[in-house]
Amino acid sequence: MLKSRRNLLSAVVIGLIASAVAMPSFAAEKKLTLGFAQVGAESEWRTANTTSIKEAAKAAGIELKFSDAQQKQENQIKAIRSFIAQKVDVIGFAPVVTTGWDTVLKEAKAAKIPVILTDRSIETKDDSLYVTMIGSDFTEEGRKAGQWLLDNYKAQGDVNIVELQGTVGSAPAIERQKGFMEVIKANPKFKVTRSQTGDFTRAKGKEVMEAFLKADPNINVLFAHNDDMAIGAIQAIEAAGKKPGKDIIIVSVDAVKGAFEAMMAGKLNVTVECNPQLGPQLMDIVKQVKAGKQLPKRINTKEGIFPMETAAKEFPNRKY
Ligand code: GZL
Repeated sequence: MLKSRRNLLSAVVIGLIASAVAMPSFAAEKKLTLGFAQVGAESEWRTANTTSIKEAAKAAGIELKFSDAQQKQENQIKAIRSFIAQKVDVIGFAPVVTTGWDTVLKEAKAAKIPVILTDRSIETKDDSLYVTMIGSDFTEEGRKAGQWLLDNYKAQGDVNIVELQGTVGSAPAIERQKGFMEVIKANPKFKVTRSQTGDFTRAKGKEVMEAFLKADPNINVLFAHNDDMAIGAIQAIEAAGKKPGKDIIIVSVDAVKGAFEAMMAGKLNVTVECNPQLGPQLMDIVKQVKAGKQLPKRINTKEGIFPMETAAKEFPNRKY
């Protein structure tokens, strides 16, 4: 009796083990794939933005296919077409300029691949071509720069301002200029006398500032659309025998580490924050899009402003 019970029990145990082993193993959930077409590597801001996206994709378990367009729209378009051919789950990109995207985004729509804009916006009549845009309010950044100048520059006579614009046709260049001009027009003494693109790079910012200084010995203020151009301009101002931050007041945007170092050296007066750390938000949105969640067309990032006096205290907190 006892023997037959033991045989029965061992038969049951073996049966259970066999069925467990034979259980169909559910395939591990398929990894989401994000194709991301980055603008380039033109500035400290962009480098920090790329780092944030790559680190966040890894942390989120999202497979990232990444391309660097060297600031050329045709390269971004090529990358987006390649992502479509590879049938990625979602396409993300930071449009180098605002126009010329409808054709390739219609191809993504036809392939049923959702598109997320990050950092910069586009001009299109068909906003079904993208799900949402995550980024800063560049017009507000321009307003903050203009307001700081009106509040802090004690004008005796006319204030002669020169402007280093970002990439021609890019949303940050268009909108920062718009916001800045909107605010300074409140005081007619503040005049932008020269304005030219430095393409968001240090090298070009230095080159254009050299030309401004040659043409006009009486510059009072520089408004630079990003810190990299401001840092290049600082080199030109010093080479011309002038003191940046004193002889020429410098107002900039991004709040990258290089700007804090220049402010601590007394060579830059203020930088308006533009947060590049969009990676975690982007990955969260990729998952929401694939889960079919409804999203607002525009998701703004929160930002501050850092004058020279706050630089030493804030610098240790900076992550980019
Ligand atoms: C702003 C971003 C701009 C930065 C520049 O969100 O698009 O491009 O201000 C960068 O530093 O090159």
